[in-house]
Amino acid sequence: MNCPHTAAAPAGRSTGAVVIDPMVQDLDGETARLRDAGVLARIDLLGVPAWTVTRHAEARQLLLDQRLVKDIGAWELWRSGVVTRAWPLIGMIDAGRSMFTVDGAEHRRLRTKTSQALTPRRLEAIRPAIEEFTEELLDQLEAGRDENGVVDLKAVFAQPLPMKVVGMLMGVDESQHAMLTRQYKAFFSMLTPQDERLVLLAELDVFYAELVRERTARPADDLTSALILAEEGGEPLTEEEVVGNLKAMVAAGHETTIGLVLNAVRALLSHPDQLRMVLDGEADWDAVIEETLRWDTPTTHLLMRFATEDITVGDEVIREGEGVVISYRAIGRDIEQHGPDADAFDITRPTRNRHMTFGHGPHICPGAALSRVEAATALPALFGRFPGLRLAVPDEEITKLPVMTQNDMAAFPVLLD
Ligand code: STR
Repeated sequence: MNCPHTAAAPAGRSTGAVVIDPMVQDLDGETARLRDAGVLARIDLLGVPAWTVTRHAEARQLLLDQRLVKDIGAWELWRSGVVTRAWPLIGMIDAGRSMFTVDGAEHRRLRTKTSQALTPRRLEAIRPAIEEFTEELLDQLEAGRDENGVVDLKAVFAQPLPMKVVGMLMGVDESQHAMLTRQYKAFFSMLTPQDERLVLLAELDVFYAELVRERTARPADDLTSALILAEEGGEPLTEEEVVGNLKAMVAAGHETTIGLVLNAVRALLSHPDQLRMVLDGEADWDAVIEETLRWDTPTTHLLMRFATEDITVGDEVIREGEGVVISYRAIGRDIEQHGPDADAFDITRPTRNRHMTFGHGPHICPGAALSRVEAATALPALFGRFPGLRLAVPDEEITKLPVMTQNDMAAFPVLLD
């Protein structure tokens, strides 16, 4: 296979690697192929070889293994110049210094303030604002119907809600939300030429650096200001570190929760018996949220960690310098963890809370509780206001965006009654 995005064909690429298709529509098929390829599978990411872990137990073990690090400098293909900034997925890894890219004591220093701001108890203070945003967007849904009564639940509801929430939290003004939504859409889309992606990442860096300088001059009541003022581990965060954390929060905070909300709605609409149970009070929304997280993970593949030593997993060896992806979607469908019917959506499943969709270990998603509050607000409010909500097109016609790492729908047209 040719290798258009890298300086040279990576040496020693194994045959039989599962090629991850940037245009994939059939995610169930991809997930099944990965599972069949093994506990640890070789994958091909746009010509770049990596490992992926496809099972719950082994992923858990690797996520606790300190020999795997996030520093791109530990990646042999990067050090040797085979992978460059011309590779379309580089922005998922080489994202600047932040809690997302650093390990160990420095990672704790970068992360503590953010995780403290996002505990379930601290989040109670912002719940009323999330409820207000939700009501506002439900009004806009009603008002946004076309002459056939159709409205896009993604564009009008699922996408703006997390952006409003993370914007409020970090202190990003409403006037910038549309710009950020547009930029991240282009960032994640594999149809965006790489030179354009690099330009938009540079533009985002300028935007975030400007915000950090504003808050440094005039601190406000937001997490960006708290990060600037924090002195975790004795050392205040540098401007680069605050910018890194801020952009990680905005990117992660808005993109993933869109998926959680839409995937839950889609699962319920295609399993009307289970929707009935929830609406009749026989099952709760938390069960819906956890089972959705397990069954249809917003993040299909998380890039990437690098081995600083050889690491044995079963009968495979990850060599020093090789990259490891965590395939959360396959992990959620692991029959060892969830039973032989792991492919079925079942909100009464006993293991529904025992998923690993937010990761595990030191890097476990610091926004997990926030996304749960958002979904636990949005879903009951949506079905409370529109109990007859249904898809305006057959489920098969819902298309996925060309995004390699997310289950991200292009649009989700619905009828409200
Ligand atoms: C996007 C580019 C950027 O500026 C900063 C980050 C760091 C956090 C990353 C984010 C990235 C991409 C989406 C991620 C997020 C953390 C969780 C989220 C990977 C690289 C997902 O799970 C999709």
